[in-house]
Amino acid sequence: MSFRTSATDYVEDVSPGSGALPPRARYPHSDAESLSLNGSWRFRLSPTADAEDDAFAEPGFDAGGWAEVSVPGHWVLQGHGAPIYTNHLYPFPVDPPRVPTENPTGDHLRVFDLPEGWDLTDGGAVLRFDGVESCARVWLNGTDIGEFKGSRLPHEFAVGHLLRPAGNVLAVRVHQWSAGSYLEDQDQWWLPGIFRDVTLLHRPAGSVLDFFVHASYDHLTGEGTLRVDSDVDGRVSVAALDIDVATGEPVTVPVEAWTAETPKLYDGVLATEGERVPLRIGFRTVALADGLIKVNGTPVLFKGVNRHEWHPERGRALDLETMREDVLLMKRHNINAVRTSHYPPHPDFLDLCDEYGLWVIDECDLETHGFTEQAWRDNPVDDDRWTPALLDRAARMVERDKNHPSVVIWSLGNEAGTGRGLTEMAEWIHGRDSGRLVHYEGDIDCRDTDVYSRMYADHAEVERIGRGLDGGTHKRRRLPFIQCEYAHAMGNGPGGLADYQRVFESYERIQGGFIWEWIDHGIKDDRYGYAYGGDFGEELHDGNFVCDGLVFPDRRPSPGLVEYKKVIEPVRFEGDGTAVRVTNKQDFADLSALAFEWSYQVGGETVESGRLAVPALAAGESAEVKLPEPPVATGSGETQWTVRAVLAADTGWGPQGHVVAWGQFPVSGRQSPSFAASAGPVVSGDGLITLGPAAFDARSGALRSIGPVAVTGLRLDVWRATTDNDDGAAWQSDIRYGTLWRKFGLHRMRHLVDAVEPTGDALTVRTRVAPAAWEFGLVTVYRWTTDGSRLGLTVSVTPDGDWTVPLPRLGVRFGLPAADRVRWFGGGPGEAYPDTKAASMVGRWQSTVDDLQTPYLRPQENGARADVRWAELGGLRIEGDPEFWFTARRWTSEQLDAAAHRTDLTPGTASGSGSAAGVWVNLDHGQHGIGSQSCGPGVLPQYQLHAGPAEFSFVFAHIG
Ligand code: IPT
Repeated sequence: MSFRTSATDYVEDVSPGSGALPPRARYPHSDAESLSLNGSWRFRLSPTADAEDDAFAEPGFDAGGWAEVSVPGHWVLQGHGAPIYTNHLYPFPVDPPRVPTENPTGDHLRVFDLPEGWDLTDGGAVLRFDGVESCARVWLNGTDIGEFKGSRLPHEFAVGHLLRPAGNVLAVRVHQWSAGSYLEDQDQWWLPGIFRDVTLLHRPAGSVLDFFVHASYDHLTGEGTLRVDSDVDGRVSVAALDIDVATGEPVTVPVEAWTAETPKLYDGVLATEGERVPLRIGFRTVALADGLIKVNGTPVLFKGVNRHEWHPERGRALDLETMREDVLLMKRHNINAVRTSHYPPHPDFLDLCDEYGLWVIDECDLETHGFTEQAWRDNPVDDDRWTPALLDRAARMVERDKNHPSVVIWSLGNEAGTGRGLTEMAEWIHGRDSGRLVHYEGDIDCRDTDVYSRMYADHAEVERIGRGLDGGTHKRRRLPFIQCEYAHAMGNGPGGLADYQRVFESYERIQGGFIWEWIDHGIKDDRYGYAYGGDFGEELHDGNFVCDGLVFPDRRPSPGLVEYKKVIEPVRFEGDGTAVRVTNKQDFADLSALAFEWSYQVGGETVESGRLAVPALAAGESAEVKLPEPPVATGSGETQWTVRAVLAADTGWGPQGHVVAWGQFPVSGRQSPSFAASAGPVVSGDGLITLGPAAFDARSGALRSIGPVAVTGLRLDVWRATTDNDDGAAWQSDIRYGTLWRKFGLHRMRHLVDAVEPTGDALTVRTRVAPAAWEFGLVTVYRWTTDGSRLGLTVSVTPDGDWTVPLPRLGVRFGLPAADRVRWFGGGPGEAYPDTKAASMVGRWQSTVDDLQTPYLRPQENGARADVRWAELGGLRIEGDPEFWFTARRWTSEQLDAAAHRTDLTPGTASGSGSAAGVWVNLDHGQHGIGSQSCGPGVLPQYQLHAGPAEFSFVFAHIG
C-alpha cells in the first residue's frame, strides 16, 4: 500500500527536472515579440504537495473563488503562510531527498491573450521563468509541459504548439519544499513563490538560440578582439567600431577597454534571419598571471560586498529601480565589486553592473550548509546521484550570464562542504568558459579553483597569507587570495575595517575582499517596524542574524557603509599642514574625473575654501601638491585643513560635487579649556550644597542642578547595551566579552559613597563602584569646582582588585529633563567607535537627539560621536578635557539593552522624581572597540578598553 501519490514524485526527485529547454544566454530584449506575464494571478494554497489534483490546469476551470497574488512575489509575504528564517539549519528533517508531507503548495493561475500581431504561424514560442522557489510544475492550456527546480535560475519551455490567440491558461504549481531545497540552504528567509518574471517570448523562424560573446582586450596593443559564436548563423555589427562580420568570425580593432572603473560598452547587434538582438559589448581579458587575478594585464583590488537580493516588503522579488538603487549606492560608496551571494541575481542586475561598472563574482545557487550538523554525511555534493542537478545549476548560471563583461569570476556556490560534484562543476565551467576564473571558498586546497578564498580570516592571518607564510598545498601557494566574506556588518559595526584595508593594500597577493553583507533582510512589519527571525513563530530560527547589512532594509546607509566608503576611497591624502601628497589608488582610471578642494577651519568652522590643482595622475601615481598660505584666522584656536576629491561633472551614478575622498590635517592643536577654581562649596541648611551655579545633595553628593537645569543621576558609567559584536556568535570558542560583562555584573554596578567633602575650593565625592558578588571595583573620585559661573568636574578612576575583562565604556552619564537640538564640535556627522572612526570628520555639527540614534533593527549601543571638544544640548554647554565620546538618547542604556525591536523603545519623561529624565547623556573618556565577532574576529588589542587609572574633566555651563 502506498501513502504517497506518484503524481508528486518529482518533488523529491534529485534530478533537475524535465521538459525544459537547454539553458542559453539571456538578453533583456530583441525585436521579437514578447509578453510579460507578471501581474495579478489567481492563487490557492494547499498544505501538502498532493492535496489537490491537476484539474485546475484545465481550460475552463473556475478559479473565481481563489485569492490573488502578485507575480513576481512570495505568497508568504502576501498573507498566505509565513516566512521562516534559519541560518544553516534545515527547517525540516535531514532525510535527503525527502521533504515533509506538510509541504505548502501554491497553485497559480493566469489566463492571457496574445498581443495583436503575434504571428502563431511564424516559428514558435518560449515560456520563461526567471525564478521560482523551490519547485514548479507547469501546464499550458491543460498540457503538462514539465517541472523544474533551481530557484534562482531560469527555465524555459517550448510552448508555441500549445498557444492560441486568446484565452491561454497558464497553470503553475509551486511547492515550498523539494529535493532542490537541500541544495538551497543559504542563510536567508525561506520564501516560496514565483518571485521573478514570467515571460512569453515569440521565437520567429530563424531567431537566435544561444550565443557567446567573446570580447577580449590586449593591453599591449590596445586592441580588442570580438567573436560571437552563435547556434544560429548570422551577422554581428558594432557601428562605433565599423565592425560587420559573420558570427564565429573574429575581428580585431583598437578599442577602449571595459573595467569597473571605466565601464565602456559598445552597442552592437546580433542579427539572424529571424531576430535582431541588441548587444552591449565590453572588451576585457581576465587572467590568472604571475599568481594574480589580472584584468587587461593589471592586478585588481576588490573593494566588495556580498549582495543578497532583498526588499523589506517584496523579499527577493526585486524591481529594476531597487536593483539600480543598490548599484548607485554601491558606486557612491566607492564599492567596486559584488559577490552575488549565494545565487545568480536577477539578470537585470548584471546589466546594471556592466553599465555602471562593478566587478562581479557570480555565484551558483548552491548551499548545503545544514549537513555540517552531521559531519557532512550524505552531503549531496559528494553523492553522484545529485551530480546532474549540480551540473544543471552550473550550466544555467554560466549560460545565462556568460555575456556580461562585469562577471569576472564564477563561484560554485557557498558552504557546501567538499565533494566530487563540486569538482565536476568546476571542470565543466573551466571547459565551457576559459575566459574567467573559478571560485569556491570551501575548496581549502584549491584543487578545483583558481583563487584561494576564505571567510572571516582575522587580520593577522590575512597578513600571514599576504607574506606567503600560510603553507597549504603547492597549488594554493601560487594563487592569489581574496576574502569572499569578512567584516560581518551585523548591528553596530563592523570594526577594524581600516586595519583590514591596510593589510589588503600591503601585499600584492591579497586582492581584497567582500564585506558580509550588503543589506539587512528585515521584513516590514506592523508589530515591530521590521521583523527578523522568530517574529513569525518559527520553531527553529536564528533571530536577527539575518540583519547584518551595510544598509538598513529601507536602504538607508548604516554607519558601517559610511566607514567602508572612507576606508576604500580611491584617492589618498597625506599632509603635513603645508602640502598634501595625493595618491590615485585606482587600478585603471586616472584622476581626470575628479576635482579637488581645500578648506580651512578655525574651531571647526570653515573660514575659507578654494580649488586645489591636482594633476590627472594615472592609476597608482602620487604627487605632492602645495596648500595655500593659511588664511588669517580670526582669534586663536584649533585650526586644520580639510581636502576633498569630488566628481568634476555629473556621472551616471553621482552628481557633480559628490565627495569620493577626503583628508584632514591639523595645523594648530587644541588647547585645554581654561578654567580656574575661584569659589568653594557652601553647605546650606536645607540639605543642599551649592557650588557656583550648581546644587548638590549634601548627604549623597549627587548633583541636582546646574543653574535652572535639573540634572539626574550623574555618576560613573561603564555599561553599554551590548552590540551583536559584543555578544559574539554563540558557536565561537573565542572569549566573548558581551557574555563576560554580564557574568561580572558590569550592567548592574553599585555605587558606594565613601565620603562627601565640601572643603577648600572643591566638593569631593569619594566612591567605590562595583558589581554585586565580585571583589573588583573602580575607586572613583568626583572633584567638583567652579569658576564662579561654570561648573568643573574631574573624575579620577582607580581600578581595585583583579580586572580580567575590558570595560564596555568609561565615563559619566546623567539625565536631563529635556533636550532636542544638539550642537557639537568634534567628530561627525555620524556615529563612531574606536575601530569604526575613519569616517568621523572633525567639524561643527548639529542634529536632534532623535537623529543621533542609529536605528539598528535589534536595539544596541549606538550613536556615539568621537573626539568631541564641546557639545550643547538641553540648556547646557559641556567642554571636555581631553576630548570625549558624546552620546544622548531618550532612554537609558538598560532600556536599550532590554529592547528586542525598535518599537520596544519609548522616550523617557522627566515627570516625577528619582531617575526619570527625558534625555540621557553619556560623556565617555573611553569606549571599547566594536570588532566583528558576531561572525569573525573580536576587537583588535589596540582598540580594547582596559581598566586602568584614568582621569578626565568636563566644564558645564548653563546656556540660554
Ligand atoms: C557565512 C555564510 O557564508 C553566509 O551565508 C552567512 O551566513 C555568514 O556566514 C554569516 O552571516 S558562514 C560562517 C558562519 C562561517
